[in-house]
Amino acid sequence: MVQAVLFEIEDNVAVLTIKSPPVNALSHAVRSGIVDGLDRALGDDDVKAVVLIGGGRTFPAGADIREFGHPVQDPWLPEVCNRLEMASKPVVAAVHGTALGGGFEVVLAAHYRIADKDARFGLPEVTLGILPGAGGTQRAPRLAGAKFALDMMLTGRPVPVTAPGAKVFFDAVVDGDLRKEAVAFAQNLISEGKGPRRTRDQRIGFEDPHAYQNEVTNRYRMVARQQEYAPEQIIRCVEAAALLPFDQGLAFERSSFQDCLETSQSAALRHAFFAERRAGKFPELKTGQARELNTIGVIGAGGLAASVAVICLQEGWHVVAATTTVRAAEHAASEISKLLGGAVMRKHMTQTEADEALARFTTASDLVALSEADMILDCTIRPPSAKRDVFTQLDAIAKEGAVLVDAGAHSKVNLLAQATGAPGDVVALHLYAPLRVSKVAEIVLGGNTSEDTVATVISFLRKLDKFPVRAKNEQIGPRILAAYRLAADYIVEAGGTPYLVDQAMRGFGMNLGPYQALDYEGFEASLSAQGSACRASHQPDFVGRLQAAGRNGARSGKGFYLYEGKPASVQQDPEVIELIRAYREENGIDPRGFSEDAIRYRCLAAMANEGARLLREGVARRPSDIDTVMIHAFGFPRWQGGPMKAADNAGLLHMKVELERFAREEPKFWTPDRIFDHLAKNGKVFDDLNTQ
Ligand code: 3H9
Repeated sequence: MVQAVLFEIEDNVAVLTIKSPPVNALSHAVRSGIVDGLDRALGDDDVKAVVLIGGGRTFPAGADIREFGHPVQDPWLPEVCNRLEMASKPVVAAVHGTALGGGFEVVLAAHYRIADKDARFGLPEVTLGILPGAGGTQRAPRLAGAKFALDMMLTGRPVPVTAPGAKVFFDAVVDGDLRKEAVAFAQNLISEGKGPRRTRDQRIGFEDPHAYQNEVTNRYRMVARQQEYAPEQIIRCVEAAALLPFDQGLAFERSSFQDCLETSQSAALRHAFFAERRAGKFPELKTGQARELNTIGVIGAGGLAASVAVICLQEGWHVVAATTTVRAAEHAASEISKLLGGAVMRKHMTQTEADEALARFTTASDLVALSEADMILDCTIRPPSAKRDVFTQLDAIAKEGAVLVDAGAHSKVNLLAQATGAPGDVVALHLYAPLRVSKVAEIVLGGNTSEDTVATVISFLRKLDKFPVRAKNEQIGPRILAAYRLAADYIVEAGGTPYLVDQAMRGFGMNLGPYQALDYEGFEASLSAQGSACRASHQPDFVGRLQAAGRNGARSGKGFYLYEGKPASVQQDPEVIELIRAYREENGIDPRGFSEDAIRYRCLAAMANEGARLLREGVARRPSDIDTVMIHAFGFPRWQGGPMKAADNAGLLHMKVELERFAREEPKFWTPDRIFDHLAKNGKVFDDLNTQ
């Protein structure tokens, strides 16, 4: 069996190298290996100091998240940290890669710390709905003060070791062979007769708990995500670090950690973490080979085309932006240079990088200019027949092996593939706005899309730092969104108000309610997409009434809300309630009331039911892929795990029964997909379908 921790002795220094790829997570084997190595070093009179270092690409990136929810196997990480800290010989942690979570807690427990200049460290537990549970909440403030420690713990963001304020954690930041430097550092300690220096013995960086409470706690109570449990517990643990002796602080942290771990929020956030990584495991990657990408072609003169061109330029590719008229080409060029200028202003790139990007960029008023592109993204939205014509033209122009991508959405990828002589090279891509920020992209495969094409698009997205999600023939996100909105419309039609629906869904954790979102998108664009995406025999059309009354969304000054003044104040509008009331009256609808809980349940059930249909139709491969899309593309609360995870939590049998009840109102839309029945009868949940 391969040892998880290698023990070697180099001139009176024991070197413990953690070898547990890919990220050296602190699994049971690693924890045992550290403790065994430490005991061996402490029991050997020839060993005078210990170095702890990560093998491969990184120092441990945290506790092994896969072990959470299972019985703890000793030694538990807090104990490992305590053993390191209490060691009678000096322990040096040597950090490279990303020392995160429990990994950084091990670093904090070591007596001395050195780091490679490119290393980063952090306490990202909050992103998993937990808190640093191996002494991090007690040791980090002792070294860096409460503010810096809280910044790390509440944002979860990794910090470069060279960042301002980071040097309090490290005795040295080195450029070169880290192991050699660490051993030399340890030998220096030996020759200078320096012994252990324990973090527990340091005073916390603030003296007055009241000043701390006012200045720090309140500030973070403001910014901590209001509906999440862990941030508040982190604040309490740091308060404990200020007020209690170290061991009592540790005990307080231990029980708070356990509380957090047992919440459904933490289970959902851990689900979201693995869902994102699982989504990228496409079957096509087993044999598919990514083709080399040097030049990217972009078709279109609109906002999407310009944004795609800019992110590709920022990644270092050559970009040819092609349109079909000289005017459009000029417009595209000016939009792209404006966006690059904006990126410089916002410090996303330097002026030199922007100049270099422009030097890699050409525009053309003829698609022929795309003949050298390795991948061509058509970012235009046009009727299917016109799209097909474009792909037929591209087939004649593009070089052999070029990947042809419909990034303008709404077209069936198979129809486009049939319009070319190389259907294997054709694929669709759904990129979500805002392009620079959104982390997810759907790769929509046709029946003939080749494995190499898929591998090429995945490598393209990875370079853009996006999670690829696999969809077949159709996109996932727009279908779920349409179901959500239709459920909301049925509620409003039956008697709820758009304001109550928005409030209920914000209470569920959505950034915006569905009607606020509709206002910001503008009615015309959203409604054309929604109409084509959802199956139902009856679509409420009160939005049409609003449009007829001159309301078209936020940009027109009024939609469901009124947007008045500068900056616009957003207000509810009695005229909207009246328009909807009149609509109900004309349609003979007797209004009834909905509680916020009932609204949330219907909206969630509609999304999960549409998700079930997507799974059965083979559009989505796994429930967790749907969750990843909804979290990243539509602001579904991450701590609810996505609609499929949230449906599991709500109970599938109950949801099936409720869907059947709703189906009496609108059978085509609400009838539960048979997957509900199948799962409920077999005592299973959607999560059981999340195969690798
Ligand atoms: C913690 O430490 C609690 C303690 O305070 C208290 C305990 C008592 N565990 O992301 P990647 C897997 S909580 C298990 O694709 P990258 C990941 O699933 C933890 N597995 O690579 C993937 O597996 P697969 C606090 C883990 O280079 C593979 O490693 N730490 C863990 O893009 C590669 O991952 C964190 O929250 C883990 N901790 O990014 C850090 N981490 O190949 C979580 C990764 O089967 N990790 N895996 O799909 C990360 O942020 C990123 O993985 C990292 C590398 C930045 C390290």
